[in-house]
Amino acid sequence: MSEIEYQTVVIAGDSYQPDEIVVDPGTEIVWQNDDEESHTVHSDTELFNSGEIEPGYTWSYVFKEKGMFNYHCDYHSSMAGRVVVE
Ligand SMILES: [Cu+2]
Repeated sequence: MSEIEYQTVVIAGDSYQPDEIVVDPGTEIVWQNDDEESHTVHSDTELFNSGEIEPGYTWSYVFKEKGMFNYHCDYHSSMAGRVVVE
């Protein structure tokens, strides 16, 4: 039996915190929007796309495969993050 591991990335101040996170395969990452405006978590390769995450809401994705996954916010061009699965 294996448990799903969770990691949280907080969205605040127009940034992903942390902006790079290293996890084991099978980890579920929860993005928590603590900001006062909406954001998205959109894979640069279209692997995943949260759509709009409103303030106070979360969105999550399970990373099953190893690799480096860059993502960005569709609303703020300065916002970028990366998930490294190894
Ligand atoms: Cu944003």
